[in-house]
Parts: sequence; C-alpha cells; structure tokens
Amino acid sequence: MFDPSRSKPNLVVQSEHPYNAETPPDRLLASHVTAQADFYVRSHGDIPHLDPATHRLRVGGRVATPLDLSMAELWDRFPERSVTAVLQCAGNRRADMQEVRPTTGDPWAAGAIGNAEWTGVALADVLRAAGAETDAVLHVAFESRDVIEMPKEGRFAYGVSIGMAKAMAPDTLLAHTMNGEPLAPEHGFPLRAVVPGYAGVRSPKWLAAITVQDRPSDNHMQQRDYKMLPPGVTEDTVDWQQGVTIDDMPLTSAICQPAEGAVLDAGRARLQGYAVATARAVARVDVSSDGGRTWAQAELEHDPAAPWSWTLWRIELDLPKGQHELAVRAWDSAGQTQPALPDDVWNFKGYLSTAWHRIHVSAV
Ligand SMILES: Nc1nc2c(c(=O)[nH]1)N[C@H]1C(S)=C(S)[C@@H](COP(=O)(O)O)O[C@H]1N2
Ligand SMILES: [Mo]
Repeated sequence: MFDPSRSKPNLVVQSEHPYNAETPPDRLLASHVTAQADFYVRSHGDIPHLDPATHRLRVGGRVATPLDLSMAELWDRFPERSVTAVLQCAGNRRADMQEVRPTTGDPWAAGAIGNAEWTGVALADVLRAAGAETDAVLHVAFESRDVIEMPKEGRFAYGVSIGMAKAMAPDTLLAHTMNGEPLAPEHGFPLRAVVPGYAGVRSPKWLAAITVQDRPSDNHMQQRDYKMLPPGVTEDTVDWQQGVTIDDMPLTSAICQPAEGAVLDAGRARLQGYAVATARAVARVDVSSDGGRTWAQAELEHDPAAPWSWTLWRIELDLPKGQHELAVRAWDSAGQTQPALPDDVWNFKGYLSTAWHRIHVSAV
C-alpha cells in the first residue's frame, strides 16, 4: 500500500483522501529535475495498485487496427523516447488567488509543479501502429483505472482528451519511467501519458484505454472541470459549455527562496526560483525588492536541449534593514509577461494563478 509519510516525507499535504501534496520550495530548488520522492501528487480518486504483468492498454475508435497491448508488448514494440518536461497543476499557486476572494479547490502554494525526465514511447508511434486517422479535427481520449467519487456525479473512472495535433507531437509520451526510476504507484505506475506544456490534468496516470474520436472526452474531468472561466461566473451560475479547456499552461514564475515571512540578515540576500514558458522560451526574469516599483534581471539556468524543462533563476539583491515585498515576473520570447495582481486573473475555480509571485521578508 502507498504510505505517503514513508514515500513522500518532504511534501506538504493538502488532503489525505484523495492524496494531494506539494513540494516545499527548497526541494524545488534542490536539483534541475525534481526527485520522484519530492514530486507533487494530485489525485482525484484512489491510488490504484496495478499489476504490470496483467495491466493492458487498449487503443480503439477511429483506427484501422485496434490494439490490446500488454506492458511488455508496448515497451518492446516501439522505440524508447525520453523527454524532460515540467508537469504543473492548473491549480498551482491557487492560494494567492484565494486572498482576493475564496475559490473552490485546495490552497496550493507554488509547489504543485515539478520537472522530470520521462521515458517511455511516443504516443504518435502507437497511434500510427493502430492505423489511427490523424485529421487535426480529431481528439484522442484517455481512460484511466482510478475511480473518482463525487456527490453529484457518483463513481466514475478518470478520463480526459487532447487534440490530435498534440497527440501526434513527438514529445507526447506514454511513460513508464521518471528520472530513471519506474513510476511510483502515486505517479501512475505502470503507465501514464505525459503531455509536455499542457496542464497536468491532461497527463492521465494509470492509463488503460485510448480512443480516437471526433469530439473531446465526455468524462466529467474534460467537460465540467479544468476550464477557464470569467470572473463573474460562480459555482451556481457556471455554464461549462462556455468555459475554455485548459491545455497549454501560461507563463509563470515563483520565488522559492527566501520563504514567505523569512527574517534575513540585512545586506546581500540570494533569491532563487523557477520560471516556465511551456511552448515558448523564458526570455528574461525580473526580480523586485520593492513590490514591483523597480526591477533587476536574474541569472537564468536553462538546458537548451530540453525545451519543455523549466528555467531556474537566481539573483543577489541588497536588502537594507526593514520590511520588503519581493516580487518576480518572467517574460517569454514573444515579449509577454505575467499579470501584476491575482485580482486580474481571479476565477472561482482558482485556475492559472500566474500573477507576480510576491514574498514578504524582513531584514534585521
Ligand atoms: N488517472 C488520473 N490521472 C491524473 C490525475 C488523476 O487524478 N487521475 N490527476 C491529474 C492532475 S490534475 C495532475 S496536476 C497530474 C498530477 O500528476 P502527479 O500526481 O504525478 O504529480 O496528474 C493528472 N493525471
Ligand atoms: Mo492538476
């Protein structure tokens, strides 16, 4: 059985059932890839314990040759492929938004994110082997083995979908390995999808079935959750058909050091954190020690061979005695940057909380 206190001793737990826990800021900085033991977990239902000897992947729908593959067949039949990519929950940094007005969902700080090297096979190779139709208007729906229980919806298996173009992209994987280790049960053992740049929700764990179809998945997770909604909409008035599906994640950044409320020695202080631009590159990271009135440019560390990976940044700033509001904002290669205030992006689900990340410290 999965024992979170043993397998994930460093995480900050948001909820025990379902198990949701985030990486503390110092562990995010610990290495360019986040150790599996430190990697955040977001689950909507149980954590199934699947037997890799009997677990199978079915591929059907608009395909010439439906497939029904054992894990051994899946890994033997297709070329191995690795991609280093960020996985981030659309609810990352929701806590900032909740200071504006309450939202539904767990109050994640900046740790519902991690960067990992994922290894498996390209989804595109599997779709080609099945003779899938690959017209860009089609969708690839996924179904998983975990069971979600909701007051209104009842019990159902997790399911989501992605568009055909993203499904055929060479970096979209069916993965068995994370940072060179088999996936842990809580990360989807023995099989998960990894859809780089997309919100974590589109990377189903415990994957059991793939269907090529002419419409998005009709699963609750795809239809009535994880959508962008305007600020006036509430839980009672929401029309999910009007929401925009969250796929690509927006530009974001966070301060991981120092911690909120830290008391520092006056003088030189080192600030560090991450920035993520998903489909684009992080062009610049600005850091402020006066709440955003003036800015200095951080030093960036990015692996050019790993475009889906995050950018870690660092800077030393002079902090005189007193209270300071530290802030960070990233710029991408298209010259776009982050909104200043969580008020600018508030929505009742608390998704895509990407305003300047602010940390309050005192120097003595
Ligand atoms: N089957 C299944 N896949 C899932 C989920 C889930 O609850 N069940 N949660 C999704 C969400 S919302 C996120 S953010 C990521 C989290 O992946 P991790 O727990 O490996 O960090 O998994 C996604 N895939
Ligand atoms: Mo998520």
